[in-house]
Formats: sequence, structure tokens, C-alpha cells
Amino acid sequence: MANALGRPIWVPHQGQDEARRAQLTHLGLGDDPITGKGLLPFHTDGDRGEYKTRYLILYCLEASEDNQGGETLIASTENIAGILPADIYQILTQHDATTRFRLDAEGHFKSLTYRVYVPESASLMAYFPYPKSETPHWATIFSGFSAASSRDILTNMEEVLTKRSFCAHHWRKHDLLIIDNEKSIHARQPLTHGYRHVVRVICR
Ligand SMILES: O=C(O)CCC(=O)C(=O)O
Ligand SMILES: [Fe+2]
Repeated sequence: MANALGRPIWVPHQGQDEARRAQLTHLGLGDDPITGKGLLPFHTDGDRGEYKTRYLILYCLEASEDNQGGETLIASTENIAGILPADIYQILTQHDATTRFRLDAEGHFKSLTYRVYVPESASLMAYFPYPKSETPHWATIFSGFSAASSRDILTNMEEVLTKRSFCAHHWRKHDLLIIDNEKSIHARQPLTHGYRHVVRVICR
């Protein structure tokens, strides 16, 4: 399936030993942002370089009958120019954003600097803010703006995009979701009861 949609992308997890990586990938334990059970704010996957991602494929290997929460949310990002306030659109297209990712509990970080929206290719890349009550796995700052203003810009943008419409997928065993990473943003609701074991492939 992944091969049919493009070339699968192998993303190394810096600073994690093989055993922990295997545990996270196969069991989805702990607070790992990708395979964990916690809230994951809206975002697109990958970057604008080596890990540029066209499709995200999620497959549910197992889910308990009684699982609650854990939905994957998807919102369309088509026609952004037509729906975002002009001042926000101007910032997204003319200022670089830098997202700092916390890779693991041992304090490894990675930073990415990119243009959030490139009109020529209608391509969006965005990592929306965590709620203030959560320990964030990522935070984004626009060049020339404070952390607080950057948060406001992204929160406004997220509100406009998700107000239009989004769908929430509740996982059952053997469900398969193929997400177009260039036309949508996605998020995860916290899993509050039971388990879901979802594996993922990204490809270009
Ligand atoms: O676990 C989910 O529902 C979504 C995970 C996700 O965003 C990802 O794997 O990129
Ligand atoms: Fe994702």
C-alpha cells in the first residue's frame, strides 16, 4: 500500500536507542508524540526538505472494544487564501517560522525553519500550539514576532481552518486511513480508555 502511494520515508529517531525505538514504534507506549496516547495538536507531517511528505498512512492493528477517545481529526486546508484574514495570510507567506521539537525525555531537540504557506505550490506546513495546560512537544515562533504573538497567529489560523469542517475518525481494528498531507492538517484526541494500536507510514 505504502509503495503504491510513493516512496516510504524512513525517519531516524535521534538519540533513542534501538530497543526504545522498537518499543515506541510497535507498541505505541509512553508520551511519544507520534505513537503515544496523548493529545496531539493539529499539524502537517514532515518538513519541506528531506522528509517532505505527501501521504500519511495509518493502520489500526488492534483496538480494544471499549476504547474511548483517541480519534484522529482531519481538516481540509484547501483555499487558505480565500478564508484566512489578510493579516494572518501575509505573515504565513512572508515570514519564516521556526518550530522547535522536543524529541525525547532526555532533552534532545531539533529545530526546523520554514515558510508556513507557499502560495505557488499551495503547500502548507504547520505545527499548531499545544494547549497551555500540556507539556509541549513542539513550539513555533515566527521571525520578528514574540512567542505569545506567534501562538495567537497560529491559534487564529487553526480556528478558521477547523471551523469550516473537520472529521473525526474513531479507530476500530483493521481501519486504514490515508491522509493527503498537502491538502489537510491532522490531530489526535487523547485516548481516555482502553487501547488503540495504530502504525504509520509516511511517503512522498
Ligand atoms: O495517532 C494519531 O491519530 C495521529 C498520529 C500522527 O499525527 C502521525 O502519526 O503523524
Ligand atoms: Fe502527524
